[in-house]
Amino acid sequence: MRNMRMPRRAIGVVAAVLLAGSVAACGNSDTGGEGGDGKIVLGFSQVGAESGWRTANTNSIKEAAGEAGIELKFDDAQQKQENQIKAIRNYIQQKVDVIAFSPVVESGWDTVLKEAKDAGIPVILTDRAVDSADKSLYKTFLGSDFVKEGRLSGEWLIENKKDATGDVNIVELQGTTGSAPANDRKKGFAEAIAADPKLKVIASQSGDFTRAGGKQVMEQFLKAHPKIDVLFAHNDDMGLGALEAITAAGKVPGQDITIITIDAVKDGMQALADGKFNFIAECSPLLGPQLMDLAKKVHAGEEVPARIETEETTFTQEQAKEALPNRKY
Ligand code: GYE
Repeated sequence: MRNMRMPRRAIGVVAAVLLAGSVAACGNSDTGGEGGDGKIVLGFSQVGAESGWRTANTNSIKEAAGEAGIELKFDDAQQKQENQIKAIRNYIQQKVDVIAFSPVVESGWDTVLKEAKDAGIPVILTDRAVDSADKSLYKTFLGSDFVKEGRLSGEWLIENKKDATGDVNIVELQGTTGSAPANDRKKGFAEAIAADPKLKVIASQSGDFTRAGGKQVMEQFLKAHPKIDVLFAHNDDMGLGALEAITAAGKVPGQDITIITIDAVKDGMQALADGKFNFIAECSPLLGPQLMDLAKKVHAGEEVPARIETEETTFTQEQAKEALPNRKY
């Protein structure tokens, strides 16, 4: 009787939880996972809460864990590698079933990954990659192709400036120093714009993927360089922070300075639809459901692909106007 009054979605969720619970029950006995009710225990170390992208990513992971019936242990590392290493060591000590993390920077993970491997706990990389030569230290890497995002941004710029005469001066706001998206987006963009010698990056500095960082570095750029034609920001948030600096300097964003960003979170899409940004290469933060699916598979000892790439698109101002009403994050 009670079931009949439940909304359909709720029944689905209950069924999924029960199913996941029973799968986990078989696995837990041999791995020592501590989900008292037989659930798979996933320890997740998040980078931080630096951007709108990150907030959407965290929400996606928490929501998907609930829906998949996975017990999630979540830690926010506040953009510090040492905090992530500490969190991973805690998860190893707690004998979680699976560890997943989004590495703040690319280097310096081998030791802790080896510790997880020795403890028999599978590791999944989400969102950002590590540069470890030993690929057996993790099961898979789920996330975007950041080089491609940079390249698509550069290719759009070439087309947009094809009739410009004289040098086109570009300033670049890089993401967190040493992070995969900062390294790769810079690389992809540089490779693409190399095809047109009038496109010149005159300044490039990290704004740490935050609005405050974007604003502060853009202020410095504007002071140091009287002629800035283009801003390439490695994420929406830094672009949004830069808007304040540009307006304060008496320039019109989107007109005096062409602005390209990456992510396509709601605030970025709004700026694009309003004509303040000119182009966004999308990077999807909605990795939760795929991550839970992978956690179940690696826990069950199933083979998974070594690399799973997120599907993405790009947006012009017109496309942003169309997409904005349905943008969830
Ligand atoms: O683009 C940025 C965030 O790693 C893809 O991190 C992610 C990046 C994203 O802070 O907004």
